[in-house]
Amino acid sequence: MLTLVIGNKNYSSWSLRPWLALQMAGIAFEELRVSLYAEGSKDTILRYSPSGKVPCLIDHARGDLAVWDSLAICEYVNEQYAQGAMWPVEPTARARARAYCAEMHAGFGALRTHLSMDIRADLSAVGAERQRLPDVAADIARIRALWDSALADCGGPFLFGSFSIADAFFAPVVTRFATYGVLLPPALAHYAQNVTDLAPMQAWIADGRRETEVIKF
Ligand SMILES: N[C@@H](CCC(=O)N[C@@H](CS)C(=O)NCC(=O)O)C(=O)O
Repeated sequence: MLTLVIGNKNYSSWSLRPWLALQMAGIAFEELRVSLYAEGSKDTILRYSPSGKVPCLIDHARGDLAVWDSLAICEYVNEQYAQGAMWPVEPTARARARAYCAEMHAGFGALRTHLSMDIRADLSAVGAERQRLPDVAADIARIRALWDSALADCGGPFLFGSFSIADAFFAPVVTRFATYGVLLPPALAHYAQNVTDLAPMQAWIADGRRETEVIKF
């Protein structure tokens, strides 16, 4: 039995990644949602997650082993519960998919700062201005190049053909582009739609829209 500790679905981009990856792999888990940056929320998170951050996976079958960090969770679950099926089968594609995730995990600071995830909002007016900031424009251009190259190589419908951890890592970017009105060429818009249309993604978006907490970043 697994428990995934997550933050607000409207805001927590890091939580969305493993949540979607687990859902798409058909792995059963319980979800424990903590409202972030609220009174007592840090103490609650620290009961599960030694880093004080979400997401954190608890594996009850392994003595309540805590695996924190979105990438570590995806790797652990892929190895222990999905027989490796959450990465592309072909070694070259698998190496590239890992590089995509690592780049997403460690980079794109301007995108995180200026286009933070806010699923239920329509921030296209402010988004039009922020997209012109040089660092944000560079991050968007890099993401477009990454998507373009992967999709051109495999033909879609996801970055490396079938859905993989790489798509889970870019799912929060898909919602950010919608929130901030980032326009995409047809092939990339089609990819973004494929991610948005996934049943678990629709469920996450619907839950995010129902949340009422407001976090000011
Ligand atoms: N590198 C970590 C980042 C986790 C992270 O920054 N989580 C944020 C939420 S999206 C958090 O827990 N913030 C709450 C806090 O710091 O109190 C990961 O990939 O899981």
